[in-house]
Amino acid sequence: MGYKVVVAGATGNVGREMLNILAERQFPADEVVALASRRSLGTEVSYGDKTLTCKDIEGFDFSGYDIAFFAIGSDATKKYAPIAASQKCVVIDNSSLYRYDPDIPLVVPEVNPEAVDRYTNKFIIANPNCSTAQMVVALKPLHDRARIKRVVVSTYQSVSGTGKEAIDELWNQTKGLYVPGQEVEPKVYPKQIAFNVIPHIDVFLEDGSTKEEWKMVAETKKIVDPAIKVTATCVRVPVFVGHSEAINIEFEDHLDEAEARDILREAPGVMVVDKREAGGYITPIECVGDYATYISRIRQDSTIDNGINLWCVSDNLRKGAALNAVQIAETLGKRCLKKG
Ligand code: 11C
Repeated sequence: MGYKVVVAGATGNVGREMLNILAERQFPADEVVALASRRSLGTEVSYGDKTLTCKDIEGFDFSGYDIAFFAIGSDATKKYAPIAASQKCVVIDNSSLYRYDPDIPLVVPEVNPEAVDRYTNKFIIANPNCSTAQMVVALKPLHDRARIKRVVVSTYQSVSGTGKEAIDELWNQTKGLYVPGQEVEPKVYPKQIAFNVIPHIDVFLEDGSTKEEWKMVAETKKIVDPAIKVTATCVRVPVFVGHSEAINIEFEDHLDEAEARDILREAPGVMVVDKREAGGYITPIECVGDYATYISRIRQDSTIDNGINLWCVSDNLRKGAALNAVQIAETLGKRCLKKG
């Protein structure tokens, strides 16, 4: 006997990836239901070689379903997640709504799989922000060996993190720049994204940082270790899919770059591609559609006693969202919600 599964937000970028990944990984589902808002009712979405017709999330009866993947944004999640949870259907939520609630586990299965055991607190498990998920996969095995004191991270985040309108804006603005009279004004972003970079993701906070930067700090502490200090600068770049990060790590203990490379080679979810020559590293275009978090450019930071620099790239719609959510469900299945 398999699971009865719901994917809410099935017509969005992340919802579609969730369906793809459930099929690719042969998640043991007896039934998969695609839900969407009323305006997408009847839209057809692919699940492996099947086609599912989206049902209305409004009024949906979650009882009898085991797991609901939510990719519907915080406002809709606030309305529907408590309904699913009250009907004992475990919500795996991709929005930021519940991530910082101490009673709700925030899980990256390679890092803190045991946290899923607390799902019964509220029948909700939170999926982290994409830029955090890939970073903590790299940090955790290094932290276990040499204790991380401080992380300085700069991100290079693709427009798919914002959504479909942003993908269209980058595409149309890029084309428009070649055709006089067809220039496309910024709408989704405050400045032109084509052939540009924008040091601003999510809203500004009082201290001058942005919410995206704050998320990387708060989520790393919750998932890996509250003692780790993180400072982040999050930047949007004209890339469609794949977030990149330049990460500087300061450790309590000495960690040699060769040992760091060996540790990362063995780490779950990580692929090291690190040849010190032209092209011997991974760029976002190469990670699209993959499960791995790629690590390149591993090297000593000689300006501090115990420092390592590295370059980290992953598919933000996969490890940063849909894949991590499906891995949470797999972990839940192995540890707590056994079937068959
Ligand atoms: C971005 N990281 O690239 C964001 C998207 O908190 O889940 C995901 C926002 C979130 O814009």
